[in-house]
Amino acid sequence: MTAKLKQHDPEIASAIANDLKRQQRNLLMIPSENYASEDVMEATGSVLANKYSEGYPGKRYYQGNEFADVVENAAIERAKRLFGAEHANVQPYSGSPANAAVFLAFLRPGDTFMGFELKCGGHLTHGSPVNFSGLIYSVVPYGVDEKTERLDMEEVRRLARERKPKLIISGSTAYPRQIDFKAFQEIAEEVGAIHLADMSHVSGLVAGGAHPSPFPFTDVVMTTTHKTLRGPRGAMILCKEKYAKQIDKAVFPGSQGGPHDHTTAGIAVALKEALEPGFRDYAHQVVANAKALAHALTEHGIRLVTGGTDNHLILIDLRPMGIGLGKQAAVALEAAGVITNCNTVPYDPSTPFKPSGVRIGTPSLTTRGMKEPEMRMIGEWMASVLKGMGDAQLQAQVRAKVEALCERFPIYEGLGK
Ligand code: DSN
Repeated sequence: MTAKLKQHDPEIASAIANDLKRQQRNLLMIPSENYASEDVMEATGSVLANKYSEGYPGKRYYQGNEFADVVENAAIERAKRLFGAEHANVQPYSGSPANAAVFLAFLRPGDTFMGFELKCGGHLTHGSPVNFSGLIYSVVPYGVDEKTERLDMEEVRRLARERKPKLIISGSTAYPRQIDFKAFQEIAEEVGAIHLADMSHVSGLVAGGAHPSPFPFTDVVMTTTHKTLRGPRGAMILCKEKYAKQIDKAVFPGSQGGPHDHTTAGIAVALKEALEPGFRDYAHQVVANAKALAHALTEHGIRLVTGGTDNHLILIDLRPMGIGLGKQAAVALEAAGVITNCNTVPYDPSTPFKPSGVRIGTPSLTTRGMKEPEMRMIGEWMASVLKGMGDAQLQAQVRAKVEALCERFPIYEGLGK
């Protein structure tokens, strides 16, 4: 942060400085968050924020887009190379607008689509009744098997054959297991539907070879850019060439105006980082860390949905301790320096406002350089806080250990000086 902001707007400068300290001194364990590199943040905070670039490279409505074109073309080429995609649109403002654009491209109001139920791990835009997806379109939700807590692809196939959706969405926000993108594509092809893979949570793992890829077979793939992919807040739609025009038209002018060129620059930088060999190590370490953390939590008596994880995410089931304890648990963990979010568990007997689970993940801890030994410690600390939820003294003791650990794995050392 510059001295100028501190001088000209101390209120905002101090909130930013305080959040920097919060990010440095706590264990950030919300699985959809990460630490973007300082290069990514520099590009995102650049003068490109001042530009309007409606249209696409080489076909803009306003003048002065010579350098915006360089940035957007680089982001497109890097995205295609990283994932082996035929076409990339890097303009969506974030995941929800990107999914809205895909709906616009392929559906008309009232058309039927299938999506993963929110309460079983899907996203709001996969058909929640309070979201545009559930309000404008006719949704056929699929969930997880109550016993195994895993997706049942035979059930997805049965529903698809019976309801003949025009679009099937795969992907999740709170599912700790791999998604079988290939099986979803096969089902979509069988019933004549478009398959949209929302790989937002796992795109960094896909890029690093730590999760099966939805490419090259999937019709359309959407990803946010700020989760495991470690870029700025934004999104991309990648698709087969035959859908390129439809997708581009649905993003601009269909659902958006000018792209955020500063974000596109940050995305381009993040994609370059993800193309470097070290990113593969990062992605595999994220999964190894999640597995080690899941093991430690289980060993200390904490129940996990599906019994563990094979991606970056773990869903803690607090029902054995009491129904609806998620928020209370997340608050207790925050007091101990561990930042998580409360979440429903599949077939939660409580409400989304008072859910019975806590969702955690390892992308940010792994960016700090933490490995399995640290995960074992963190698992033990978290289990003790969860078992003694109202114990403020215990929370303070764990917080001291968390702060000492954070000091051993510094982040953003050059910032805020
Ligand atoms: N809010 C995101 C998450 O936390 O998973 C999804 O958009």
